[in-house]
Amino acid sequence: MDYLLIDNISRKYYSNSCQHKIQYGTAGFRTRAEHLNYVLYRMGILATIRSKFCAAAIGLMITASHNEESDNGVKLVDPSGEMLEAAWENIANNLVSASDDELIHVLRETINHYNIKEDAEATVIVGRDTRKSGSMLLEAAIKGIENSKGNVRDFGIITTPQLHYLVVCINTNHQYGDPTIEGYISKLSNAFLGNRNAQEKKQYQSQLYLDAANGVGAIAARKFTEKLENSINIDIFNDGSGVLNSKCGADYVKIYQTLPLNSPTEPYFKCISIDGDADRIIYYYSDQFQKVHLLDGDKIAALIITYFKELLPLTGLSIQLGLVQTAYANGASTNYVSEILKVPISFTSTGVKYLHHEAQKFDVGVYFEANGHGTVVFKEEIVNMVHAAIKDETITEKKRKATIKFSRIIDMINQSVGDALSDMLLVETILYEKDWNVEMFDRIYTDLPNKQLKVKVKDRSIIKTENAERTCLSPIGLQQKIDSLVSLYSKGRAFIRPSGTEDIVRVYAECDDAVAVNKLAAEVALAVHQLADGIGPAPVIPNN
Ligand code: 16G
Ligand code: MG
Repeated sequence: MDYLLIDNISRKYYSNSCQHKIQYGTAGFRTRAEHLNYVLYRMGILATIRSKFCAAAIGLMITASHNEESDNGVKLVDPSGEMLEAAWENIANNLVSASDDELIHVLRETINHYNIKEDAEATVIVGRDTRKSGSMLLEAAIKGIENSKGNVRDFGIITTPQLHYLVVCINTNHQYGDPTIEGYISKLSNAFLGNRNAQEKKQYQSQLYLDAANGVGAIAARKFTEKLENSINIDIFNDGSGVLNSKCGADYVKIYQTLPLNSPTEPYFKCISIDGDADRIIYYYSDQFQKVHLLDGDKIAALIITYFKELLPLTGLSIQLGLVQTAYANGASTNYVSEILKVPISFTSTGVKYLHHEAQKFDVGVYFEANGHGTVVFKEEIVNMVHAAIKDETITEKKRKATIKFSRIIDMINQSVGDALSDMLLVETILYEKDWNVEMFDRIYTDLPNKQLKVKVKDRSIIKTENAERTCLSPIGLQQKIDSLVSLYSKGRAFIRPSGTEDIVRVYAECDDAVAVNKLAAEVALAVHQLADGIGPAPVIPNN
């Protein structure tokens, strides 16, 4: 390691002169792009060190997902395609908060602490979304990687889930798939096409309208469009010709429960919104009264669970199925999966890393955040069992067919992380097989009306929660207040949590009345404002 070079270049081009304090949050470092140059340089170095430590390739993705175009961010991807290990998030924080004078000291300390061989091989796989600031930040990351003697594999402009896929492929010696974007498109498309039969469908809609948030997902979706044109017809809008994430994309549609810009308004058209780095997906349609119906992450998860409950018994294999949700999951979805389908549900805090790990405890673990981020993870033993069953000549033809179908489902899913386009292929497979249109999909259960609000407080770190963020421990008295408010509403539920990505407290409320829910949310927001040092005007409680 050439510390002198690292130090010189740091001071000369990537000085930490910025007064911004930033933290490696739920999705890495994220802030205005102009504050990130030194962060990228340092993350390039950290990725290299982590690669030396793990003796495997590490991913580095430059994206700020659904944030506005002027923001950007960086997150590291661990060798198995998962989010960076928690202990290393702290190192990332120490490294980024170090002054120019402290940088080398922090680096040396990390290297000594982890006993890292400085001359070990290192590979960092890099990708970025379509943000204009991406190329400047990429340059900074590459400088960091090269100066710490790592090899760079730059895949250019790709989606976040594609980067995760590439990391897994490279670290499994291509067992997971071919480590190219073409390999990714082919693996998913072939699995999808394999499960299409020529049966005539009455209700299934092969036409879909995809809002790509004017982001990188449009590029990936176009590649699928070409491969799948005989099965599904994907009409892409917000395809990059407009402003990234501006009044479009999965986050916008979910939060505002409204149509994105340029959306078709014809009733019952099957529409999809993905986010700026294509790791979230929401289905939606509008009815003849122009009312927008959202089929969010909860409903997608419920569809997948419904399908697996039917398919898995047909394979004859003994496979335990489970779902992971967060506090945001609509109560109706929780009820449907646990009470009607009798499938166990675990709850975790918000953030993919928590859901992902919890899902790995099941043989087949489905996880989804209501905001549309989710996937399915399969235990390695299950994948091996499925492959062995296909080769087993003693099983019945019916079982073999179901098992082959299931193995294609496994191949269609990007297990490393939520992947909007892979999820889309899975949903389309299920709808096709069930011969359902989007309205039939919507009918699996009816969402409880719900509302989200934001409250600004002096210091959101005083808010402490437990029980997967469903219980507020501090400030004292706030949970009791929430409980007493909620008790006045039929099927009422509410919780609050400090945001991991914005300087605000989030409020979620649901109950069985679409008007009353606004009141409940405002009452809870007011309680937060009063008991947690709110700043700015107090939330106003609507009259009815
Ligand atoms: C990040 C998380 C997402 C979570 C969101 C919550 C990842 C990859 N992304 O975008 O899962 O829902 O943060 O944001 O983990 P909040 O803390 O501001 O509510
Ligand atoms: Mg995203």
